[in-house]
Amino acid sequence: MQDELFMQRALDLAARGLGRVSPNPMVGCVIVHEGKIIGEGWHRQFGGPHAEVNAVNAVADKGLLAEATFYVTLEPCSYQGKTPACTDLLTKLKPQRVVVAANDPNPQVNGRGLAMLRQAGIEVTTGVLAAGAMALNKRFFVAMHRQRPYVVVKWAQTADGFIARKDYNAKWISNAQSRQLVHKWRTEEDAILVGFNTVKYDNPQLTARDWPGRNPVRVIIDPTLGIGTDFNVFSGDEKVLVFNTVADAQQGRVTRVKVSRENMPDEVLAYLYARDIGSVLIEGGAATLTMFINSGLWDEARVFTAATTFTEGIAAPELAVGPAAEQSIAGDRLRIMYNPVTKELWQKS
Ligand code: AOF
Ligand code: ZN
Repeated sequence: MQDELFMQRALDLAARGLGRVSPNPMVGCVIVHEGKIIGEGWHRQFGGPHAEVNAVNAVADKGLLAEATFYVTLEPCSYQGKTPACTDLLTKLKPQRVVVAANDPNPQVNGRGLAMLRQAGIEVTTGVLAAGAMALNKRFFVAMHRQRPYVVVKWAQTADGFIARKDYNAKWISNAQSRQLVHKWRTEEDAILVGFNTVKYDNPQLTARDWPGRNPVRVIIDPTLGIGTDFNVFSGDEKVLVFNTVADAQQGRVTRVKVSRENMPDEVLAYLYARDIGSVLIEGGAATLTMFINSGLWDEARVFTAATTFTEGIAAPELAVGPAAEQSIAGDRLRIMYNPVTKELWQKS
């Protein structure tokens, strides 16, 4: 019971890293001495100190650490990455016990962290709130196992199943609150991706201007490099990647990347993953969403359904998966679906 209580606190701390630490996992740490929290910390930014280090630094009386229990939401890392191995810190401090929620699927850790602690004579308890810890880091778990970013597909459709009118006009399907929620989501993923028709007909900026937080990297699929650069996505400070089948080129913030037509979604995701992009929000249009969905390259779908009807137009993508959650956003119905294949990677069995 006590273990769950402190681990929940560590998970709450970990979640503060959302939108700041990717492609690293969100990790929290609580240090407890005689039933009292004497220090806590979380991984605050990519490349920065790990949760354990921040928690130890927050302890005023370091003399208590040898008698303390550490609650960590992820198995402590056992190798030197951008920062030193947390197992080195822990084996030096030699606390009474280390309680861990989930194992670290990173092949450079993957059980080795736990083994090193036990070898050093530290009592280790695992699996406390494991399901919550894995769900919190669904992006990290999928990315580590699949070697590609976590893919969230998002769209708004009419009650009769259209994503846009026949002329590609997709304006005003979802309401203002749903659209603001999408801006919040943009601050939570590393990249945002759309196809060239969406750039052409919606002319979006693809920024998170209606929510505090960072802007994602903007990614466009434009196979023939047909759209030119006179659209809103090419303004602003954020980087723009244009995947195409014509040429590689670099021009200021805009990088054109050549990929093959046959394996486009795979190659796009591989390129992004190699550049530390841990998650992508795909916002349309229908052809782009369908291309990723049909390749099985999606992990989560967030679908708004408005009361409006169009009678005819461009059909919304179809997913043969029931919703895991459903809610109303000021009258729009929002459903969240998970890919059953990749859900296995972050859902505790
Ligand atoms: C922990 N505590 O707070 C985090 C961990 O490059 P680095 O040094 O930041 O290491 C990144 C890896 O460390 C990451 O891929 C994951 O395996 C682990 N993350 N581990 O013990 C933490 N953020
Ligand atoms: Zn670490």
